[in-house]
Amino acid sequence: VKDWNGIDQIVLKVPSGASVRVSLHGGQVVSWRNEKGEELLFTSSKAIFKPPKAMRGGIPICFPQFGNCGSLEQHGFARNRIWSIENDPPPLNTNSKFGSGKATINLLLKPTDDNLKSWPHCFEFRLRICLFMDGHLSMTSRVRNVNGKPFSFSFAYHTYLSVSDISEVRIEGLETLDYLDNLSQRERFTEQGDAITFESEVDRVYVGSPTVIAVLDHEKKRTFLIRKEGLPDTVVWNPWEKKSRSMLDLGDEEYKQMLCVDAAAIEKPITLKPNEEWTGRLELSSVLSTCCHDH
Ligand code: TA6
Repeated sequence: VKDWNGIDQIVLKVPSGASVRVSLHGGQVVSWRNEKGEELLFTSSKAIFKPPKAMRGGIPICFPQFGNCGSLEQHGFARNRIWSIENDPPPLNTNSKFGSGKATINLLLKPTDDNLKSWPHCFEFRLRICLFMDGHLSMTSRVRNVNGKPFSFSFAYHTYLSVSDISEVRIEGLETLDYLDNLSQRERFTEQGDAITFESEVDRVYVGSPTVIAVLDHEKKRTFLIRKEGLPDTVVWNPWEKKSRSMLDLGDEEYKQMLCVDAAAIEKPITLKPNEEWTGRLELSSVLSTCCHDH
């Protein structure tokens, strides 16, 4: 299918009716729907669908730099590039422990001359996106240092979850971890002992986070489970009201319906020697929370 700018999108569907839509612009997942057709990812009503801006929502790929802690544009160039489809990618070097029951697309990004000017490293970035029969989504990024000198990068799956009301959402799994607070020059703090809830702007990188994080949406009685491998950090971001007003591509009240929980590698950038390959895997599932604890 074509998108707003005539850029190809790929739709993955499974018999249950669940679907995923991926744009070749940025290799960005722009939609993930469950078997009832409910949209599980947030998309801003004011998203700018015009390259080189990344659409605000879905799951932009932040590579080779997260944030603006480096010489490149915010979150790096990968989310603003057109990716290509690779039909017969080399096999994943991790034994695929998942059955063949899934719909898959393999995307590829290689540096342009422009990229090489700003980031002189020869890489191949393969992104495999899978929608499984039960509707869960996996994204596997493989970055290989083709033949240059060693290079380092930071990375995030910048995941915009759709929530009913941010003040009714809590995150379990990040308790007692250290985090770098982007709102205070990335100063290091330690999270307290119970679930994270939201009543103001939050912009943090939890470091050394566990492999499973739960985001509980009280109203929708829905829990997102985030599983990750090779991605030791977790970004938690909600702009809240004041910052939202300064963002052209986000409605003033829409911060209430979104929460970014990004599987990432930020505190300790990944370093690849020539011909070495890094794999970062994210699995997202959405389950109905049977017992929504009243708290
Ligand atoms: O998620 C953390 C963050 O770096 C925030 O500071 C905010 O800038 C957000 O990413 C969105 O960045 P973007 O470039 O997509 O507007």
